[in-house]
This record gives sequence, structure tokens and C-alpha cells, in this order.
Amino acid sequence: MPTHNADIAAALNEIADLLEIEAANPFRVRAYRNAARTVENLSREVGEMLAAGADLTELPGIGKDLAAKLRELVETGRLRALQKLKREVPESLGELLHLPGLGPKRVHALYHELEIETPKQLYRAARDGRLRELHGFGEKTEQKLLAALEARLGTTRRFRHAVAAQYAEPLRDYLAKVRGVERAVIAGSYRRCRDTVGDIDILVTATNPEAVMERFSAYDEVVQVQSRGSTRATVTLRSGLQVDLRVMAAESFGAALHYFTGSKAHNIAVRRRAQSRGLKLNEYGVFRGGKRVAGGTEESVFAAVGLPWIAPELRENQGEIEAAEAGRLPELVTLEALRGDLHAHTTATDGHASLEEMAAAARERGLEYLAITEHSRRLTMAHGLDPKRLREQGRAIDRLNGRLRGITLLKGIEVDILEDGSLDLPDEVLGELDLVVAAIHGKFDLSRERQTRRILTALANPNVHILAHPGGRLIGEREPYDVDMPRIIRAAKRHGCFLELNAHPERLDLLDTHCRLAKEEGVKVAISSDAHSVQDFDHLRDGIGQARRGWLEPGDVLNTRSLTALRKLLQRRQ
Ligand code: DGT
Ligand code: CA
Ligand code: CA
Repeated sequence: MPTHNADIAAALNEIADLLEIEAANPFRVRAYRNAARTVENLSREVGEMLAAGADLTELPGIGKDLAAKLRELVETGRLRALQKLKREVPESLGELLHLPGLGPKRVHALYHELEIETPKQLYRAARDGRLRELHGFGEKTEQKLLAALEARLGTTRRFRHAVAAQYAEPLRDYLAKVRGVERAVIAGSYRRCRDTVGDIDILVTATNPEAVMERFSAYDEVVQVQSRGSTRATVTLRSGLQVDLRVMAAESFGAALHYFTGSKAHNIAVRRRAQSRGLKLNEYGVFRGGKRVAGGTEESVFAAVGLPWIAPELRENQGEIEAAEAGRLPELVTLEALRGDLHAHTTATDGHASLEEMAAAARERGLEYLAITEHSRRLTMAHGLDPKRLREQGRAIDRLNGRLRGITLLKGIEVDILEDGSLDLPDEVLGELDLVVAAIHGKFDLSRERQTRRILTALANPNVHILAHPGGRLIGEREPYDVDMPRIIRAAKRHGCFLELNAHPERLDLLDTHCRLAKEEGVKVAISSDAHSVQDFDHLRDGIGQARRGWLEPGDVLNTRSLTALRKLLQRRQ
């Protein structure tokens, strides 16, 4: 069975969890977590890298010992270190660690004093009021846990788009190779580039549906076949991801692709439009009376209802049909349109590659400029820069720019926004830089008014150009902080600032709806990788998906500008 990167990451995280409950050395725990993160965000499978003879220790956070573990996992499908830990600690205790207010010490106490091992057992104990008897637990903790457990046991998990891609794309490629299959496409929310997906919808055209069903059920990652008919099936993969498959005839391909791409709200609106023209629209085609008038391609389906083709990212019934009707669909931004990247780190702080390596990697992607924006001193965990180290880096950038060809490095900073909205570095230091990106990295729980004001104060500083990851969410881990985003966008407009769409797959922040609002208000958005390693420039692709969902065109995006035009836009601030 192939071991995918997400499986490796899950195994490493599991080790970290179990070590934490055993009260192991925190540095050891962090090493496993960092490695998990590195692997999860790689653009290539570790298995492929090993097969190609790559040296895994070149990856950020992977030393000799971890490299050996990755190899063990890929080659044998298991990890002895994890198996040993599992014999020592009940596995389900790891899950408890992720609940609010529970750290290793408390999980340890739950286990040893109340014999609680699973979320369900914990739920019952909390519901019965048995937790508050434990030392270190109060009624408040109990209530908090109860709410979290209710939410968790009741809802199904959504997968981040980039994680779903690791499972869905190999499966699509596998299906495409089945004999008799002409086309295999991933539809659904995945095709619409939603930041998370509930399940994967795959559409196949084939002459032999039965054989396709057979191969699908036999895919080596399928752990459960939920349902199987002659042209449709639903399975669950080892990762927990559910996949719906539909096999259609080629003449229905366009209609089916449109239908299964959704969204449901978009489909309903288009169907209504068909009805008002005396047409019937379903996943098999467009019909007048009993006669098929369209359906082989998506274009033909849209044309039948008097519309041009609409990009999947727009299909949310949020005005795209009206825009299409009026001939005012946006020409959405593409990856190729990006000419630079305005947020990146190096080994000077918490990045894993040197200035020169980052520059070379960005140039390889066809970028013409790259802003180096390290953390500022407040972030001690990330070795944030003080004025002295920042100036040293500035001189290193000047020297490097002297010999670099084909790319220019910009001198920047990702300066911390302090609780009162002031910045972590003095104005005269910020004023020497090409680009100042400002960001919040702590005090996430201020009131809406105070958090909004904090950001408005930062934007009012004339040295600030871009507000980084404006909402502050980590998908599936941390909710956005409570702020008045429309007000922030209007303030950005007033001050001549820009907003970042942080393309890291765990962030994807600015939200799509806020991208659209920024566009409407005339505030340009920087689509930035937040790269911490040379592979991380791959994230730009995820950022583009979200920008397209936000209706952004090349002109709405700051880093589609030439370096000269960009410099002009940045100067206007002073
Ligand atoms: P997800 O999986 O929750 O991330 O979101 P989707 O959009 O992939 O939804 P899913 O997997 O339930 O269904 C795939 C597509 O099939 C959906 O986007 C539109 C279409 N669809 C599903 N149910 C209905 C329905 O009741 N009516 C219509 N018109 N279309 C539907
Ligand atoms: Ca879906
Ligand atoms: Ca589905």
C-alpha cells in the first residue's frame, strides 16, 4: 500500500501526541510536529522522492533519525517507534489532547484517575458532572469540554483542499487508466477550489461502467464500500475521506460535470433559468420535449440557457449568473500572472533556506521579485529580528542583488502588531525598508472593538504597506479573530494599504468573500506564499484558487505588477 504524505504526517503527529502524554522532552515533541508539518506541505510524495534517490535530510526539520523513520514508514508501511508507544499509551488519549483546555497533564489525570480513554467516555463524564471532582478541573473547564465534544461528536470532518488533493488526484489518475475510461475529472467543491471539502466527487466517462465500478472498489486505499450500483458508488478511503463516483456516457459529460461541480445553489438557479426557457436540465443533458439539445460539454449547457461558460470557482449563485448574462464575468487571475511574491522567510528567522536559495527557487518559478519579510523581535520563538539584525540582512540583500540575475530581492519585514496597535520596530527602522508587512501573532481573543482598533491603528502607520493574514484563522485549528473586516478594508483604502491573501494551505486568509469586498472597495490584494522553504512557493497555486473564488482579476492583485509599477504603488504610502 502506498504511504502518502498525509499518512506520514499523521503518524508523526501521533508520536508527538503520545510522547506529550508520557511527559517526554518538549524539544523531542516539537521535532516530530515540525517534521509532520514539513511532510504534510510537501508538493511531492516522500515515496517518490526516495525512489528518485533524494536526500530527505535536506528537508526542513528532517534530521538523520527522522529521515530513517520516513524511509521505514514508506518501505514497511509501519513505524516501530509508534507501535512501541501505542503499547505503552492508549491511542485514543492522543485525540483527547486536541480538546480545548486539555494538555498532557490533564489527559494523564483523566486516564489514571477516571480511566477515561476516549472522547465518548470523556463526554459522558463531563455530562454527568464527574470531571469537576478532579484536581485541576473546574466547572468552567467541564462546560467548555462538553461544548467542544458535542460539536465534535456531532459533525463530520472536512478536509483541507491541499490535503484532499493528495488522496483525490492519485485516485483520479488511477481511474483514468482503467480500460474503457475516456475521461476522469474531480468535480464538486474540490473543483470549485473551496478551502475545505466534505467529500470528493469523481466523474468518469466510460463505455463499461461495471468494470469501472469493479476497479474503483478494488482501489487499495478503499476501506469501506458504502454503496455500489451499476453507475454510481460511494467509498471511504483509509484517510477517512469519502469519495462519490459517477460513470456517465460521453454525450452527458458536460451536463454531468456541471451538475456535480455545483454548487447546489448555482445548479438550482441555472435549472430555473432552463425551465423559464421551456427546457429541462439534469445531469444527463438539456432537453426540449424529449429531444436532447445540449450536454456533451459544459459550454453547450451554458449556451443552451443563453450564458457564456462560467468558471467553477464562481459557481456559488453569488451573482455569477447575472454577471454572465450582462457579459461582465471577471477574467480571473491565474498563477502565470503573478510576477513576484511579497512574503517569505529565511534561516535568519524560522525559514529553512538561505536568502540565495529562496531567490533561486522564486526565480525558477518565473518570479521577478521576492520580498524577504522576516519576523520581528517580539516573536522570540521564531528568532525575530531586532533593528541590528534587520540592517545586517538588508546589507546582505544589497550584496546579493548586486550579483543576482533575473530576480530582485526586496527588503521587507513581517512586523508584529502589538496589543495596542503599535508596531514591534521603530518607525525610522521600518522607513528604511522596501516593504512592511504587518501581522498579528498573539492576543487573539481581544473584543471585536479592541481587535479592530488594534489593526486600524497599525494601518494608520504610514510605514505599513500590507496587512498579513488579516483574519488570523488556521483552518480546522483556530477560528478567525473577531474583527470588523469591512471596516478594516475601508481603512486600508483610506490609507493606501493592501491586504494579503496568505496562500499557506493552513491559512488561506483573506477569505474569498473578503477578497471580493476588497475588490469592490478598490483595495488591492497581495497573493503571498509565506514561504519558509523552497518548496513553499507551491502554495501560490492554492492562493490563486481562493483569489479566483473571490472574483479577483490580475488588476486586483498587487503582485501581478512589474517591479517598477510595484515600487510606485508602495511609495505612494509615504
Ligand atoms: P462538499 O462535498 O460538502 O464540500 O460540497 P459539494 O459542493 O462537493 O457537495 P456534494 O458533494 O454534496 O455534491 C456535489 C455536487 O452535486 C454539488 O456541488 C451539487 C450537486 N448536488 C448535490 N445535491 C444536489 C441537489 O440536491 N440538487 C442539485 N441541483 N445539485 C445537487
Ligand atoms: Ca463533494
Ligand atoms: Ca458528494
